[in-house]
Amino acid sequence: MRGFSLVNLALAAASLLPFTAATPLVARNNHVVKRTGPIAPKIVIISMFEPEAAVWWGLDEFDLLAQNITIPGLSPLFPEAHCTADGDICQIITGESEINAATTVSAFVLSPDFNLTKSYFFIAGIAGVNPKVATLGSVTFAKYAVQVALQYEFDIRDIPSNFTTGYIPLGSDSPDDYPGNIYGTEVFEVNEALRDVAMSFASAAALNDSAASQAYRALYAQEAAYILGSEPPSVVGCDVATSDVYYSGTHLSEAFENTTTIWTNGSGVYCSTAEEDNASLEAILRAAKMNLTDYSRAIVMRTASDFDRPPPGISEIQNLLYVNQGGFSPAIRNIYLAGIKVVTGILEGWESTFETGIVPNNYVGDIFATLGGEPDFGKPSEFITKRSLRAEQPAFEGNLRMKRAMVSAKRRAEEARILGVEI
Ligand SMILES: *C1O[C@H](CO)[C@@H](O)[C@H](O)[C@H]1NC(C)=O
Ligand SMILES: *[C@@H]1O[C@H](CO)[C@@H](O)[C@H](O)[C@H]1NC(C)=O
Ligand SMILES: *[C@@H]1O[C@H](CO)[C@@H](O)[C@H](O)[C@H]1NC(C)=O
Ligand SMILES: *[C@@H]1O[C@H](CO)[C@@H](O)[C@H](O)[C@H]1NC(C)=O
Ligand SMILES: *[C@@H]1O[C@H](CO)[C@@H](O)[C@H](O)[C@H]1NC(C)=O
Ligand SMILES: *[C@@H]1O[C@H](CO)[C@@H](O)[C@H](O)[C@H]1NC(C)=O
Ligand SMILES: *[C@@H]1O[C@H](CO)[C@@H](O)[C@H](O)[C@H]1NC(C)=O
Ligand SMILES: *[C@@H]1O[C@H](CO)[C@@H](O)[C@H](O)[C@H]1NC(C)=O
Repeated sequence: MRGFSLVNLALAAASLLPFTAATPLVARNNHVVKRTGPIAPKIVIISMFEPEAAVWWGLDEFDLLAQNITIPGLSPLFPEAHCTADGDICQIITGESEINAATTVSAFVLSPDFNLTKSYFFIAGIAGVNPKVATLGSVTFAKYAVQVALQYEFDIRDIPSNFTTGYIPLGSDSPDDYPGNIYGTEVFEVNEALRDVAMSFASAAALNDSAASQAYRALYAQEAAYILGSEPPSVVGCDVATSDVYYSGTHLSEAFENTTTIWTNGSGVYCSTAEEDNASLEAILRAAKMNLTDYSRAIVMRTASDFDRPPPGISEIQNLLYVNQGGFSPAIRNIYLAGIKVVTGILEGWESTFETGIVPNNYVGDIFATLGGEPDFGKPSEFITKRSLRAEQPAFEGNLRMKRAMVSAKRRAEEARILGVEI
């Protein structure tokens, strides 16, 4: 999740009282369901925190709280998976940030209580939004998830005068370099054909909006680059940045726009910012490697709750902490309004289309090609030879961490060479 400032917190408490106030964390675990085999959900909704989760409860369409299944390894705040009585739809709540998302989704995909080989994984949460691409309340569907803050970082007071940002890709020496040291989670690509089907389902929704959002977004019309940020909410195909650090402001947002461009070789469009997606995708991908999940069935939907940078005339800190952007409630509401179209679309088309699956036309997977194929993003050509000698350098003069990074870079260069990934 993102977009939960002091102002939002107060508004959330008011608008979502029945869910957020004090749902007891104990004494709700006394329901034992007898089953003959594992539950094989058609759709797994992945929520990150309670307001995102609660939009799926108490609906006319289905009862997601009909079964609660405790799974070892889930978050202490959200220890149970929730499922409909027939097991067609389930939900897990990861807890916020990369560590919670990775461990929760890992525990879930490895649970013997579930058979997830045909399940669609529907990541559905709120996010920050880039006013160059979308606006408050907009519903975005990603093709790429980029772990933008996986970099070296200097404090602003310590950066060299010719650097445009304090973030420098690992194993490189300049902000606009391609990383020399690849961890494997930098970029994930999901099934674009499925993404497009999900977008067409979601486009049938009448999206929610608020008067406060309308007033705030109008301010962005003063800046030509931010025109899309001033328009009414819509369904948009654009990509998500993952970072544990809840960054905000014009400079960092532009720096991570650049990171997205460089790491996806210009094909990713940075528009939403959240804290979990690459972590969730990594867990689904590792399980797919063992045939426990189908990675081509992952959908990443993020609804916009707040702008990542201010409009003209508003300070950076006002934008982050004090202004009422009015986007939180519509973003939460639009998870349901757009998401229910995706869920019912998949269920209604199960036999005709979704059981067999939608064959991807694009590369799907991570930067290591863990699931086979060849990444279609990858390194911009101008970086392809520039750093290739780095790992050959002899004795490195520097601190221990840098030495370890060098050793790691060498090892990864060798791994990448074996996998046929250029670095
Ligand atoms: C993170 O997600 C983006 C977009 O989904 C993707 O392009 C990238 O490969 C992911 N990173 C990893 C390590 O999976
Ligand atoms: C499942 O847990 C929720 C609270 O998270 C509770 O409201 C619901 O009644 C539980 N369902 C069952 C069948 O016990
Ligand atoms: C999981 O479901 C698939 C069919 O969807 C089936 O082929 C497979 O045997 C099941 N696995 C287990 C462990 O039940
Ligand atoms: C910054 O200047 C130094 C020399 O002082 C140079 O080595 C480096 O390449 C420059 N970096 C950038 C990003 O321009
Ligand atoms: C948005 O949702 C709120 C709360 O449910 C409702 O009062 C308002 O009328 C809705 N606005 C639109 C434009 O749908
Ligand atoms: C982003 O990249 C552009 C074009 O290379 C550059 O002009 C700008 O300074 C960069 N911004 C940041 C914050 O690094
Ligand atoms: C997964 O399925 C593929 C294709 O059927 C097969 O080649 C591979 O051995 C399986 N892997 C595991 C770990 O079962
Ligand atoms: C990066 O993009 C350029 C320009 O579109 C293309 O020529 C090149 O093949 C791409 N690199 C990779 C590794 O896909």
